Amino acid sequence: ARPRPLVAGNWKMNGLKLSARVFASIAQGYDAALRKKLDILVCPPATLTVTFGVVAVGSGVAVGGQDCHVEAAGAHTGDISAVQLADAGATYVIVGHSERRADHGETDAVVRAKALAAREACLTPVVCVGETRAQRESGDALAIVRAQLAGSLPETADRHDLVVAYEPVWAIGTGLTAMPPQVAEVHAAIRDVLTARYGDEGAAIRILYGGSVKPDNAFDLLSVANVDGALVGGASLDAADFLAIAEYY
Ligand code: G2H
Repeated sequence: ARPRPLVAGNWKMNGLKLSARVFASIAQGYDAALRKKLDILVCPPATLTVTFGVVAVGSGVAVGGQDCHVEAAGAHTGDISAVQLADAGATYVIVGHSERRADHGETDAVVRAKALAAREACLTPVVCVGETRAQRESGDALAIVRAQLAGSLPETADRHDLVVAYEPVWAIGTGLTAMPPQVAEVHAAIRDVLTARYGDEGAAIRILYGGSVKPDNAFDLLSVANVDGALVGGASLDAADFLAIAEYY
C-alpha cells in the first residue's frame, strides 16, 4: 500500500496576521472527501503558528514550523526551539530546507541534530535534500542526495516520525520543474536508502517532491512512483491553488 499522502505548504518569510483568512480558506476547503485521502500541513512563519493553530482547530489541517534550533532552550538570540513550536501548536517542522542550508550554512550534521530535536519535542521532522544545478549538470545528483540523506537522517525512524522532501535547488521558486523521469529516479533512490536504513518502515515513510509545484504540474509530479505528496512554496500562499494541488488525490 502507498503511504498516506501529505501535501505541505511552506510559506517561507511570507504572511501577516491578515493571512489567517487565506489559512481559514484552506482549512475550510479540507473537507471530508479530502480528509479521507490525504494529510494537509501548512508551515507559516513562526509569528503565525499560534494564530493558525487556533483557526485550524477541528479542521484536521496540521500546522508546522519552518526550522528549529538544535537545543530546547537557551541563549540563542532570534532562534526558536522545537519545544516552543510544539507549545505553539505545531506538529511538524521542516529541517534542512535548501534556503536554510544556503543562507545559514546548515550542514547535514546540523540538520540531523535538528531532526532529533524535533522528535524530542514530539514534532515530525520534514528533512529536505536536493542537488544544485551545477551538481545536476555534472551528473552528481544521486550521489549528492544519498550523501545528504546519510548525513541528515536519524539512526532510527518510522512512518510517523519522519518525512523526507526532495527539492532540487534549481527548481525552487524558479518556475523550472524537474521532469517526471528525473523525479522518479531520485525518489526511487531515496526509497532505497529509507528501506535499507529502516526496513519495512522505510517503505511507509513519505517522500515529498518540492520545487515550483503548481496546480498545472501537480498531476504529472504527484503521479510519479514514490512521490507521496508535495512541499509547496509559492503556490501554497493562495488557498485555491494549494487546494487544487491537494485535489490531485
Ligand atoms: C521549494 C518550494 C517549497 P516553491 O522551496 O519548499 O518552494 O514551490 O516556491 O518552489
